[in-house]
Amino acid sequence: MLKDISIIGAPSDLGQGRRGVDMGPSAIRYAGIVERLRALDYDVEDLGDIKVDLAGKDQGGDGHLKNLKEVTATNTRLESSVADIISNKRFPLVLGGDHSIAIGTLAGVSRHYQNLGVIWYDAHGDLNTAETSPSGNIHGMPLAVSLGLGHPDLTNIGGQTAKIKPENVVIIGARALDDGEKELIREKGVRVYTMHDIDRNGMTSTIQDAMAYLSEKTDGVHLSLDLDGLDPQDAPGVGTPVNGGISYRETHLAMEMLAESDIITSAEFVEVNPILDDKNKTASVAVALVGSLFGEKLL
Ligand code: 4U7
Ligand code: MN
Ligand code: MN
Ligand code: MN
Repeated sequence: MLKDISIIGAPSDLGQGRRGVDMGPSAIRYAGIVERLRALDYDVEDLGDIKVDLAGKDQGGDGHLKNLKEVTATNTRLESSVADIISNKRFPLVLGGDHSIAIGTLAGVSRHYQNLGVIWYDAHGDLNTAETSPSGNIHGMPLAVSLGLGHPDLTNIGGQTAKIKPENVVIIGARALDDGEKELIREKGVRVYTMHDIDRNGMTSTIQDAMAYLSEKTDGVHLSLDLDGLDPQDAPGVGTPVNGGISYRETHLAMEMLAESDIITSAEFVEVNPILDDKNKTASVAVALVGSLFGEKLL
């Protein structure tokens, strides 16, 4: 793993309907992310937050894309910041913000990789398009957009090609997939480790399997960790909680195993909503997970 880390905040709440997730980057900073990484001897720079547009008038809920213009502008800025960080030979660590920011992160990261792998750690698939979305919320669409599916304003950010290939994606923790997402998963052959799989096989074998699957064909692996992948008991400060999730301990184990194998080349931690949180618990969880991902050991 690169010894030099650049943190960038993307305080977006435009991709969903609940206020407060725009404060996620501050909450994660308050929980001590910079200090935690410096204690592990990394060279850490905090680039602050990218500019996020204010929510627009276009809040239409009839299946269309809420705040499309603003989400597009925000992700266009994030794309170039993330691409620059990698050009400078540093590890991009993006703090959300709602998950729509993964559109910009993946567009920026994918400039530097021919065969980028993605670990999508989430209760949801985030594989909706305007046609399949029950909500019109763009935070339910970023994985589809990165595969080249969805509104051209979004899929064209950072270039008109798909940013990732379906066979290079694994979803871990899925337990709330919409019908259209299930269809897409089958059609495209996206590998999904559902909660059922994790219950049955355990996290150790799940992560081993995911890493073996990705490492043979990818030249870099991005971790997109939505805190709602965890169980709401461990991570209550999220906008779309789903019961029956991955535990804090299992997630630590996953991060530790990823650190040991040294396969992660960029990462983002998203959907922390301090207004819905319990004394900054979810932000603290995010920071502890970042520590493990970057090699922190218990002994
Ligand atoms: B998140 C949902 F319908 N699928 O599209 C949708 F259930 O980034 C939820 O994973 C999306 O938190 C959740 O609105 C997006 C819904
Ligand atoms: Mn989610
Ligand atoms: Mn998500
Ligand atoms: Mn969510």
